[in-house]
Amino acid sequence: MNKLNVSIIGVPMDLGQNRRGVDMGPSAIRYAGVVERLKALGHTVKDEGDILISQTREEKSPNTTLRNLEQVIEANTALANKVHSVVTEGEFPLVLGGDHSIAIGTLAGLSDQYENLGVIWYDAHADLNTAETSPSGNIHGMPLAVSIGLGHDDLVNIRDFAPKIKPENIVIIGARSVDPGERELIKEKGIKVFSMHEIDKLGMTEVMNQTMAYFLERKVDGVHLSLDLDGLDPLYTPGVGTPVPGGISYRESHLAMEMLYSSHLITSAEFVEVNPILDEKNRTADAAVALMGSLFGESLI
Ligand code: HAR
Ligand code: MN
Ligand code: MN
Ligand code: MN
Repeated sequence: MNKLNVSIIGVPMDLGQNRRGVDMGPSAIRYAGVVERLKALGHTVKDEGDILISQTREEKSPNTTLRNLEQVIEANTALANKVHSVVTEGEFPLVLGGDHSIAIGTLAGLSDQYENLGVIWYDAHADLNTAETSPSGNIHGMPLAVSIGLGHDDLVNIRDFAPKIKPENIVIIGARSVDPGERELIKEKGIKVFSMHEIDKLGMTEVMNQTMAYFLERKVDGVHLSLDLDGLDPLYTPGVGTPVPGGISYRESHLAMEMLYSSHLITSAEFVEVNPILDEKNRTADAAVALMGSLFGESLI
């Protein structure tokens, strides 16, 4: 088993959506024992602390429908720079959210280190909205679109290059709440999606096998796992801002993480949308840490 130097980066961000509490996600995940869990597997773990997030929030940003645009740009720029310095030192970035808008910064910090980065988007949502298609103005519904170069210029151009990833290097797993504009983009850009329908029909083993075969075919030189806890069924992860019934089960999710571990494909990860205020006894953060255990090499026997 290969041992990693894991660098944990907390992002106490709640400005990409309008429910309070998701800024406490990194604390809840730390409290659930992430550092100890990964150390017990033999990895070297360094907690880099939190990215500084603006405490100013606004209902409407000036000249845009995007909520808290300036603050989201600022936070993601800082996160991108941090992730960049962690990867250039050969460490494995493990980013703790925070709402999913932080994937903009994570991918911005990662992507110039890779020629052909793959991304797994484990989520009930596609997060492919732009200002034009968004039903909410919430930037946490936009990070994948931004990362393929679509959206507000200042978001798209963080670290002064765009796009960050290729649409054909994305695999979405668990989708069941996709907006009309997102569906169009999925078709137009040829983004690979295993919706709940495919997971039901094929089973998680086949979904993961096809995902890994797809990345090998695409000759990726790294794969980032962006795991939104609302990808799981709210039965298992109730502490999320936008729960959608009919999701991925607890064991299916562990199986997916275990298979990713065995594949040795994953080079960075983020776990997002943990909201302790909406949670029951920290179950969602506990689930996040348990899934990290599987992703980093825990085995059942
Ligand atoms: N698609 C909706 C929007 O853009 C809802 C996004 C839900 N948020 C997330 N992202 N948790 O995965 O507003
Ligand atoms: Mn999401
Ligand atoms: Mn590149
Ligand atoms: Mn989601």
